[in-house]
This record gives sequence, C-alpha cells and structure tokens, in this order.
Amino acid sequence: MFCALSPSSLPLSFLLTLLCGELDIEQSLFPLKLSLMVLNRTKTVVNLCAGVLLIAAPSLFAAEQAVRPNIIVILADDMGFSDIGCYGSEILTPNLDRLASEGMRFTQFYNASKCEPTRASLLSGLYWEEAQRGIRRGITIAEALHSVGYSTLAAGKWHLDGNPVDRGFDHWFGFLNGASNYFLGNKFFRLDHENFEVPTKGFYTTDAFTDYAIRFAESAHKTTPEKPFFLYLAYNAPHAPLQAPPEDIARYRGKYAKGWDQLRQERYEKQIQLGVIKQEWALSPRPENIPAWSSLDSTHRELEDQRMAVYAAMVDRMDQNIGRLLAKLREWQIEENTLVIFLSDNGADPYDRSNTRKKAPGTADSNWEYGIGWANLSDTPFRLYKRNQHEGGIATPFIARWPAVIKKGGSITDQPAHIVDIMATCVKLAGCDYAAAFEGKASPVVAGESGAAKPNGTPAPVPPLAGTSLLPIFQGEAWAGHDALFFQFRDHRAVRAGNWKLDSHEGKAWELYRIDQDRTELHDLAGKEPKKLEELKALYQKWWSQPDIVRTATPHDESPGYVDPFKGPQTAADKGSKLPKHSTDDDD
Ligand SMILES: [Ca+2]
Repeated sequence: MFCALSPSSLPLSFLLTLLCGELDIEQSLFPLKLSLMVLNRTKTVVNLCAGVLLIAAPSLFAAEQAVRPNIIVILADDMGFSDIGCYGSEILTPNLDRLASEGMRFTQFYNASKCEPTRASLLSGLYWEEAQRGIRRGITIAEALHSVGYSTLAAGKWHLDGNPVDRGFDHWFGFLNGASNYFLGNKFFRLDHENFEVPTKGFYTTDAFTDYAIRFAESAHKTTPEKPFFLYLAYNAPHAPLQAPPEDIARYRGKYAKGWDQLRQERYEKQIQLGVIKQEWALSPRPENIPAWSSLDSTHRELEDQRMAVYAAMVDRMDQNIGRLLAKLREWQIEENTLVIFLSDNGADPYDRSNTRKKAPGTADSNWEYGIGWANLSDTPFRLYKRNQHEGGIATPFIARWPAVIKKGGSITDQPAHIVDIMATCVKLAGCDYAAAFEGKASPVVAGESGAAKPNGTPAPVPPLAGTSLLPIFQGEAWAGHDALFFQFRDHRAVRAGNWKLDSHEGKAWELYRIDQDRTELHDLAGKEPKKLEELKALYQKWWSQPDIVRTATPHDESPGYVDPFKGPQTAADKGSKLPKHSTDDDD
C-alpha cells in the first residue's frame, strides 16, 4: 500500500490536490507528503473528485497512500539473543519491552555475526561478501534515502570506510573505529568531519550518542518538517570494555551470584513463556570449556558477579537512553508514523582479553570482558558465539514498532529474515527506486578516513539488493521471504534454506539441522540425510562461487576458550600466552 511516487504522477496529483481543496498538504517543498488525516479522508476525496479520478486514479491513489515514515534503526553491539527482557533476560529493559509490546518481534532474524560485516551488510542491503569490507561496493541506506528527500542522521559507532557524512548522512556524531572507552572516548571521535574533543568529565558514550541523535532528529523535524528522517543509532554498548555508571552497576550487584547455569535455565523458561522460542527446542548444554558454576570458589564467583553486573548495567543504560529517544518521538507527535527498529550486530562475545585484573570491572581505567561463561548465557538457548554461523553467532532480537502500520501490538513472527532486508524495506517505504537510480552505476569512492584504503581501479558497479522488504510482515500479510540465506565469516559458514540449515565451524565438517525442529542445533543429521546435505552444500558453493562474492575465508585461527581470570596469561599480547592472537577483525 505504500507505493512509490513516480515523477510523472506528481503534477497531476498535485493538481488534483488543488482541485479537491480538501487535502491537508504540509509545506510546499514536499507537497505530496500528505498528512495522516488524508488517509482517513480518502473516501470523501474519492466522492468529491470522482470524475477526475476516472482519468487519474492510479497516480492519485499512489500519492495519497505515500505518507512516508521516519525510520530509526537502533543497533546494539555484541549483545546476545537473550539479553533484553522481551527475549528472556532478567536485565531491566522496560523501554525495549514496551517497544515490543506496541510493535512486533521477530524470532528468527539474522545478522552477519561480526561488527563490521553486519554494518556493511545492514547499511548496503547486500551480503557482506558483496558489499566488501567497509562498503566499497554498493550504496548506503542514507545515500538512497537522501536521494529521495530524507534527512539522514547517524550517531554511534561507524566501523566502515570513510566518514558517515561522506556516505549520505547529513549529520553524524560518534567514533569511526570498532571500539572505544565509554568514559574517555578515543581519537576517532568526530562531529560530522570535525575532530571531537571528548569531555574529560561527565561523558558516557551511550548517553552522548543519544543526546546527538535527539539533537539531530529534533533539528531535522523542526526545521524541515516536510522531510521525513532516517536515523541510524549504533550504540557501542554492550561491547567490551565493560564500563558503566556506578549507579547502574549497583542495581545489578549480587544478582548474578546465582551463576550462569541457573540463569541460563531461567532465561530459557522465560523465552518459552514469551513465545520467542519453541518448547521443542532443547536448551543447548553448557560446553565443556565453561566450568560448572558450582565448581567456582567464592572469590571467583564474586568477580564473575561483578563483571556480569557491569554488562547488565550497560544494556540497562542503553535501554534508558532508548526510552529518552522514544519519549521525544511522542513529544514531537511523530510516534505514529515512525518506524523504530532495534537489533544487535552479532551474538555474544566469548573472548576474554581483560587486562586490568587488579581493578574492579566497570570504571574508566579498567579493561574487562565478561568471558565465555556469561557469553553462553547471553546466547541462550543457542550454541556458539560472535563470529560463528551457528545460531548463537547470527540470531538477534529484532523489534519493529510502527503504530501506523503494525497494528497488533506484541505480535511475534517466526519468518526467517536478515539484515539485508532492512535496506530493501527502507527504499520501499521511502519510495526510492533503487534499481533505476543506482544499480549498475559506479559505487562511491570515499576517503579512507579511518585508515581503510580506497578501492583499486574503477569502482565496482552497484549490485542489485540482496534483501526483500519486510513491509508485508509489518502489515500482517504473506511474505515471499528468501529461498535461502547465506552466512560466512572466515571459515565459519552456513546456509539456511526452508526448514534446513547447514553449518560448518572452523572449517570442520558440515553439520545439517532441521532448524524448524532443532533450532539449538543439537542433532546433526549430516550422516542421516546425505541427499539433503549435498543439496545444501551445492547451494552454498553456488553462492560462494559467484564472481561478485569477495572471498574472505582464511584458515581458522582459534576456537573460543574459557580463560580463568585468576590463572595464566592475562591477554593475548602477554608473552607465552596460550590465548590466540587476535587480528583487527577479532578485536571488534
Ligand atoms: Ca559487534
């Protein structure tokens, strides 16, 4: 129902608007952005203009229905599937829970398992392997929506080539690289193109990103109300280092003393109650490289409680800030026609490179991660983690609220969908004809402000979008969906097609799962279903051998390993460490 405005339809529709004299046109720069009131008046208008409509019906209907929404995409960083209340967590996230109760949740939404791959894929609408690192092929959502009159705004972590204001965003505040100290920032902070001097006191990234997101959106809304806006708010929370305001940490201290085994069971049971997972999917067992909570001594438990309390505080603080933004939408009276999406860029981070073990977790001068035991809790009920293509690496919470369109609050969909669908959705809602405007044309070349190199030679042509608009799902209608979804990071690979999923971890043998019956991937059917195994392998290889795919697979480097915080080398950089050395990819 949200049809694109074709240029040829504009003059006639505008004329009809004048003739009818009934339509509530907003300001002149964008005469066909009709108010919501118009939608309720369609019948009257049809009566008044019946004669003219006989000639002009298609284009007028298109115009009347094209009330383009504001679009807000909120991205969390390294947050697992079960870490917010409406997906099973004990962490307090009332604002995200409300977003879900007023909108819809997806139970089978997928990201690209890592920070930069997900950002490249989400913002380009292409698989990461097509977009290339940093988005060297393709355009961004901001470039697409800016071309059809949207204000385009961003705050948070960028982690792609160049600077967001060179990739279609009008305004940007945040840092260009993959991780930052939450209280002190780093040298990569920018306000648009300008270096941003992080205040020495009173600064916390999650608060600051929200401040600027609100500032940008308020300015766009108030100074150019005829233009809808697209806001990309990419928090770095709860990515390492574990750092949070003390008052938030205090609310969680002691709550994790019951340990990861009990909490994982509690989250699993809550997830079943909530309807975000099915009862027939058994909870994946604790891996052997995570000790039983009961085996830890009291000192160790105390430390674990401390660091999980900080992680919880970071998620909580993010939720508080999302609440501030949502309150502004209501205050500005634009809540009804604003699509708000929330998701995470990858599964929980299992690494433990904590190197300030004499300091308590949480402070500005500490550098802690929460370790594989808590990461396994975050990814309840799934197996494996960030970077892996098993469900623990790629399954994300996904909430969409849009009161004008998503009418059944609290609804849940089991449709398998993917971050490539977000761009497809945005261009659909914005009335941007991506294929006509961009496909086959040269991809933009941007300066390597964050240290990334420019593409060599002639920029590659912009490929067709890999995704499909989610609008039918929002409307409660049938959705064509995907024949198959593909996943790869280094030698972690997967393809999901219908009820089946093929996985390989660290280049090891393919595993085959009936994902509809066994989403926690506990019963490998590779030996029992050789025909299906070969079919999915061929599907993956066909995708993988496309000429446009940039092959990034390298020999596997390591498997996640639990590191006792009281024993052994403390960081990968320590001499003689048994821990793997982490490449840039692994660091963020
Ligand atoms: Ca991440």
